[in-house]
Amino acid sequence: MRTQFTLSIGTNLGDRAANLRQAVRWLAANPAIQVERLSAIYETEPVGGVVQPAFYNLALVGTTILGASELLVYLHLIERSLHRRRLVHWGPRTIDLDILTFGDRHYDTATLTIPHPEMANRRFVLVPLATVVSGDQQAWVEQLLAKTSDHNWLKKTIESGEVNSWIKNESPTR
Ligand code: PH2
Ligand code: MG
Ligand code: MG
Repeated sequence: MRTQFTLSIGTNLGDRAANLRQAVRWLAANPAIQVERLSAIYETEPVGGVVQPAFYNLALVGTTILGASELLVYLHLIERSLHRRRLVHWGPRTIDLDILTFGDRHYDTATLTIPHPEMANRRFVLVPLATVVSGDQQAWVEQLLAKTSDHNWLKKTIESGEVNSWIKNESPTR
């Protein structure tokens, strides 16, 4: 069974566009994962009180035959491959891949909280996400956006056409 999932990916160290591209390509390279849609890249104000460089963020829609915790293991592998070190909570990182939604399921375990508990407070998650989801999910994200108290700045920096070209003809055939 294939499950649709959404991710938020962020980076604020090194070549931010290259970090996002590498993470997306590693996702697409996994035969158990299909990358369906990528948002534009937004440059975003750091949220959470730590003084640090601005982020690049994007949202992704995919499908997978993996379970949520198996998907998380693969996301952590990508994070380690991009030399992510967990030093400061909510601090700077070369890459951060967060599962926002996984089907319509709810998880609340030590390692996995889905839907992502902070997404309602983060325009850098909601604004890109609203552009890649559809139907009931889009209505839900629009509602979160209308209600959020977050007013940190973000600006579209790389168009979605260019971002999606990173994975054209690269994902394994279905
Ligand atoms: N991630 C955080 C903390 N703060 N701010 C922005 N703008 N973008 C992020 O991806 C981000 C953040 C922790 O994961
Ligand atoms: Mg995060
Ligand atoms: Mg994370």
